[in-house]
Amino acid sequence: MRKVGANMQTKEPVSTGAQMNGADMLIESLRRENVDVIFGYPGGAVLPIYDKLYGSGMFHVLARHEQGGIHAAEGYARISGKPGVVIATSGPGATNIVTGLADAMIDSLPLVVFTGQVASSVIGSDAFQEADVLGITMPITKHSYQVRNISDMPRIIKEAFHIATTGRPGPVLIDIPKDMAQGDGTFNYEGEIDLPGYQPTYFPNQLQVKKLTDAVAAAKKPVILAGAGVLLSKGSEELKNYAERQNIPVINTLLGLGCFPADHSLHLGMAGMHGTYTANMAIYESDLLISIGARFDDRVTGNLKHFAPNAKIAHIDIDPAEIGKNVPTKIPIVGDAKEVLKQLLLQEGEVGDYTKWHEKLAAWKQEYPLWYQNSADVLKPQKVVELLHKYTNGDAVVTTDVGQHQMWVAQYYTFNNPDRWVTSGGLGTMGFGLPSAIGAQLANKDKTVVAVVGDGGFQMTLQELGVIRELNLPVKVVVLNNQSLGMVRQWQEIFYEERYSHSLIPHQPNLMKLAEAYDIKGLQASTEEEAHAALKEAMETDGPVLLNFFVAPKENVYPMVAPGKGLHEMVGVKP
Ligand SMILES: Cc1ncc(C[n+]2csc(CCOP(=O)(O)OP(=O)(O)O)c2C)c(N)n1
Repeated sequence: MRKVGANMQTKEPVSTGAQMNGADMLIESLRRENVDVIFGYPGGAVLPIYDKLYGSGMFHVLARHEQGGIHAAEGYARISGKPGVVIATSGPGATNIVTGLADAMIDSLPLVVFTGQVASSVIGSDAFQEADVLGITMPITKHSYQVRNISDMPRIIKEAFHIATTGRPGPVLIDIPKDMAQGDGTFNYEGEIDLPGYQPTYFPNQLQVKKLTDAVAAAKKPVILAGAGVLLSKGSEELKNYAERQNIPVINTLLGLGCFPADHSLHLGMAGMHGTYTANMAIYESDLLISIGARFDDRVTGNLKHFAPNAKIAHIDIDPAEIGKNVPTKIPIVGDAKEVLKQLLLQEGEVGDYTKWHEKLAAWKQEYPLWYQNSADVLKPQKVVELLHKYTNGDAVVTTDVGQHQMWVAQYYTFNNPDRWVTSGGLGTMGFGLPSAIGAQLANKDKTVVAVVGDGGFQMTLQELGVIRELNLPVKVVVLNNQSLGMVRQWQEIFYEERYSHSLIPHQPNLMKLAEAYDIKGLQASTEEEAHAALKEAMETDGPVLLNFFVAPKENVYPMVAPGKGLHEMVGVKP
C-alpha cells in the first residue's frame, strides 16, 4: 500500500506576508492543516491547482468519479477523525459531489471541499462548465465560501477547517474561480479565527446536568440511546463508565454502533425500523430516555405518536437545533457528548433501583433475540455476516452500502469497538460502501477493511476498484448478491402485493470477470461451506479481493417496524 501523508512537509515553510500564487496558497494552507491525503478529480477550472499539486509531494488519490472521491473522503473522515479533503472541477465535477455533500451533512462528517469555478469575469454568463455551486449546495453544507480576493484564500481555508471540525462536524465548501487560483496575493495564515456568530457549546450547563442526575436517581426504567455523536466526540469510554456506574442499559442508533460494546450485558442492540425487540420495547416502556449524540431520526423513532410514550426525555447534543426538533424534551443539555458524560461522572451519581427493569429486559433478550432460519439449500446473508465476523475476529472496519445487506451487517456483525463502522445513515446513499472503504483503509492502514455491498449499490460506484488496484489497498469487497434491489423488493413484497416493479436484476455482470478486468482476486460462494473457504482465503490474502456471495434472493430483514407504526408494533419477531 502506498504511504499516506508522505507529503507533506517537504517544502520550506512560507513566511507570512509573502506574495504568492493562489493555487500555491491553497497547497501551503493544506500543509499547515496537516492534510495527508486529498481525494480529487481534475478539470479545466482546477487545472491551475492541479499544476501546483504536480511535484508538491502532496498525496492525491485520483478517484474514478467525483462521487467516489467524496465518499472516500467521508470514510477517511469517519475513521481518522480528521477532515476529508476533496477537489472537484467546476460544473459537472461539482455537481457530481452533491450527493456526498448531502450525505456528510446529515451524518455530521467533517469535509473541506474545493470546487473550481469559471473565471470571476464570466460568472453568471453561462460560461462553459459553469454551475451555481454555492446555490446548489447551500442547504447541504455546514458553510460555504467563494473566493473573491486572492489574499482571502488562506483565511477562508483556515476558517473552513475550523468550521468543518468543530461543534457538530460537517462539510464546508470553497468555490474557487479560476483567476483566484491563477493570480497572486499576500499569504497570511497566522491571523486569529474571528467568527463571533459561530461559537459551539462544548461544556454543558451544570443545572441541567444536575437535573439529569436527579432524574436518573428517581427513574425506574431508564435507557440510554447512544448515537454517532458519542463516536464523533470520542466519548465511548466515558459512556461505558457512566452506563456501568449507573447500571443503565444502552441502545444504539444505526450510526452509533460500536460506541458501546455490543456484547456488553447492558447492551440491548440497535433501535428503530430493523432494531431488536428488546431495544424497541425498552424505549417504548422506559420512564427516562437519555439520548446522547443522536437526533431522533424517523427510522429510529417510528411513529412519533407512539415514541417512548411514558418517558421523560433527556437530550444531549452539541447542536442546539436538534433539541426539541422531533421529540419534546424535558431535560435539554447542549454540549459535546464526551464533555457532558465527564460532567455526569463528576456528579455523586445515586443509582436507582432498576432491578425489576433489568429482569424484564433480560427476559426479552432471552425470549426474542435476533433470529433467522438457516438453510442447507441456500446461503443465508445473515450467515455470511456471521462468518465475516468470525474470519475478521469481529475487529474489521466494515463499510456498507444501503439496503438489506446494510441492516444485516448492523444486526449480525456485533460491533464491540468504536470506529469500526462506516455507513450512510441519514441519506441512505447507495454507492457509498466501496469508495468509503478506500478512505477508511487510507485512514487506518493496519486494520482489515471490508466493504459489504449489495449487487445494486455495487454497480453504482464499482469503478473505484481502479483506485483499490492502483494503490494496492487490501480492501475486501463482499457482495451479498441477491440478484435484486433487495430492500425495494422486500417493500414491494410486503406493501405492494408482490408487484416487483423494476427491482429484480436477473442480468448481472460476471463479477469474477470484473475482478479479473481490474486485476483483483475474485472468489465466489453459493453454499455455507464455500463461504467459509472463500472468507478464509480472502482474509489470508494480502491484497484486495472481490467476493461474490450468491445469497437467498427472497430473504427479508426482520424484525421490522412498518412505516407509520410505533416501535412496539414490530413484525417478524422470533415466534
Ligand atoms: C442512490 C440511491 N438510489 C436509490 C435508493 C433506494 N434504495 C434503497 S435500498 C435499495 C436497494 C438496494 O439494493 P442492493 O444494493 O442490491 O442491496 P440489497 O438491498 O439487495 O442488500 C434502493 C434502490 C437509494 N437508497 N440510494
